[in-house]
Amino acid sequence: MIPLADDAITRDEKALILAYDHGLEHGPVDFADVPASADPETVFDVATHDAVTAFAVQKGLAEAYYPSYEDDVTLLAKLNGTSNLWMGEPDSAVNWSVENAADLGADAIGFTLYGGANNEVEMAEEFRDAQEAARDHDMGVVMWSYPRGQGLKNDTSGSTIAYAARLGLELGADITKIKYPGSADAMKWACDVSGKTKVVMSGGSKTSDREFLETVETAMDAGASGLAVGRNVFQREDPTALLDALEQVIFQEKTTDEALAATSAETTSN
Ligand code: FBP
Repeated sequence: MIPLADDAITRDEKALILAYDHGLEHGPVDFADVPASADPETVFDVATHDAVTAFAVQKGLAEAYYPSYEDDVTLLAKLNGTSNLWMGEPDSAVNWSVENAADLGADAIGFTLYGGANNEVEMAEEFRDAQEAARDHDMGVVMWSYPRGQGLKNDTSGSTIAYAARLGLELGADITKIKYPGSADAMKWACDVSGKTKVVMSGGSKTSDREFLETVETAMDAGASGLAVGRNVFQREDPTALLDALEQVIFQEKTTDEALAATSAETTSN
């Protein structure tokens, strides 16, 4: 690990990564409820919010839109990804080289590793190449550590998520993105075994403002360094209100009640 390699994508050692690779990973169905979210400019605009420390997109969106936003958005280049049309074993194509991402102005790379998948070995070797190239360019490294595959009955059990977090440390990530394992104790376990590698919670499917903020608050109290979130932000009619509240919980260490009281986020559902 190179100290401070994630400086550009953190603030006060914390991160709020806005992820917008869903058009590839899940397809346009993720934009159905808020049709404006299919327009990358809409979500690039959201990514200019002060709370967002980095914006994770695939190469196509970065090439087409990032030049107009480079003064206001910190680019996290999501190098690999696979469509939901793929019916094979969990795997992720490397769609973007570190060199090209650096040329486009990215400050960090993002890379998915499916630990436990039949393709884990190849994915780990691809991660090695990307991680070492990122070091050459002083770019931060974020691992989307998502164990899955035939042998995994429960991919969000406490032991699996702690293992996912540890893989990030072992393989040289600055930040590891993990799914929420369902309890404060399990989240703490994952954070405790991550050493100097920061842990951020993955957002998951959309929930109410209060439920989402409470989960983020629990994760932060358990030792997480922030959040990497997609649907819970861009699937809202007013993403700014939730980002205002997330800023309070993540960076100002406020409670959910305090954050809801201080912002226009909803107290019930959205
Ligand atoms: P969400 O906050 O919407 O869950 O996004 C996080 C993320 O990791 C995205 O970057 C990615 O597109 C998606 O989840 C993949 O989720 P899954 O592999 O579980 O379908």
